[in-house]
Amino acid sequence: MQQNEPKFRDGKIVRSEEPLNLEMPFEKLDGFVTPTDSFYVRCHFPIPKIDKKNWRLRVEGEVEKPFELNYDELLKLESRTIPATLECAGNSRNFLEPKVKGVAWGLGAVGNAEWTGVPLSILLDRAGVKAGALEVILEGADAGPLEEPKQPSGNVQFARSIPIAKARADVLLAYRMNGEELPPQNGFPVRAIVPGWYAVASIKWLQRVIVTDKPFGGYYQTLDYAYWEKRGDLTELVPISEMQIKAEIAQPVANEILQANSNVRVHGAAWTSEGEIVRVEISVDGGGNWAEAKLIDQPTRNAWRLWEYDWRTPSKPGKQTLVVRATDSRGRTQPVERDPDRGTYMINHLLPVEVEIR
Ligand SMILES: Nc1nc2c(c(=O)[nH]1)N[C@H]1C(S)=C(S)[C@@H](COP(=O)(O)O)O[C@H]1N2
Ligand SMILES: [Mo]
Repeated sequence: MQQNEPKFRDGKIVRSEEPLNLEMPFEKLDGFVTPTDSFYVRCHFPIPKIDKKNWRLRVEGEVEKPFELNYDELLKLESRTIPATLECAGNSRNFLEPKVKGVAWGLGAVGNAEWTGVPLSILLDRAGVKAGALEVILEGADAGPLEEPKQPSGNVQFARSIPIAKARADVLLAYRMNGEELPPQNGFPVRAIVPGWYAVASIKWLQRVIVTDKPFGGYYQTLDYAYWEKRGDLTELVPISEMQIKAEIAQPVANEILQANSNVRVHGAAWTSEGEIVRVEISVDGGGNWAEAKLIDQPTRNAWRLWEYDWRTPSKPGKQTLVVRATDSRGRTQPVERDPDRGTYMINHLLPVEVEIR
């Protein structure tokens, strides 16, 4: 855990100032939509200052007609509004043992917002994607030097690729978040939203869309934001993509003191990718016995689902360990143990929350 009391900014936990990394205290979860003020912030470089009058988006690469478009032109195109959950691939890193490098996120590097923007497919159709196109690279306006070993010389632009099929399916170029202009820290004026994928793919401060016929080997999907996968007796690095199914408890919080023989509302959120949350179970005895939590509202693809459980606390004082686990419509559930091949990312194994009954 933290050695010093965490600093707060606008109600969020400051994980680092430069680059700016802010976490939502997850116990503040209060509804399907995360208010923009509470939404976590993950930056790798200083936030670029962009004047929307000068902003341009270029669509280029393996296309018939590369083009450039400005903010007003983008806003005139057909738009869509979708809820989508963004989770940082390093969310919950602070629970890993032994401690690892990287931003020490607790439970709150995740949020769910309503995003309004233009389907990327509209721009790809306008450009005319050539046969043989494999991926679409999304590039942000932010760049900087890298400090890790094997760093290239000079500055690296924050960029990520997605398969052409995903780019066409449901990727949005969003200019509004919860009905208002995107704030600078969340990608003003335009960011990508890649539904169901870890948020590293949802490039902020978007400036270029590059169609390519070769796999992109950029820093943020090879040396970073990748994990080890075993292919038979081979081991290879694979870029992080789809979010793994996960449930988190918002309340009670770890080490909370609860009254014996009282009614406590245990609640939180659960999410998955390309499927629906169909079951959330709670254990109050560290994983021995499980009971079903109540799912709130209707499922929405690639957005989290809230759940709650009315717990009658025991009459005996002492420690109780709460554990939650989710299952989705594709039968996937959370692993009990941490898979070390995931490095410092994709943290969805069961996370116990200890409380004290008095
Ligand atoms: N251009 C750019 N896009 C980016 C990043 C970044 O540093 N630069 N960070 C990524 C990561 S790792 C995450 S988790 C999300 C965070 O989005 P948010 O700050 O709106 O919560 O943005 C992604 N998009
Ligand atoms: Mo992230």
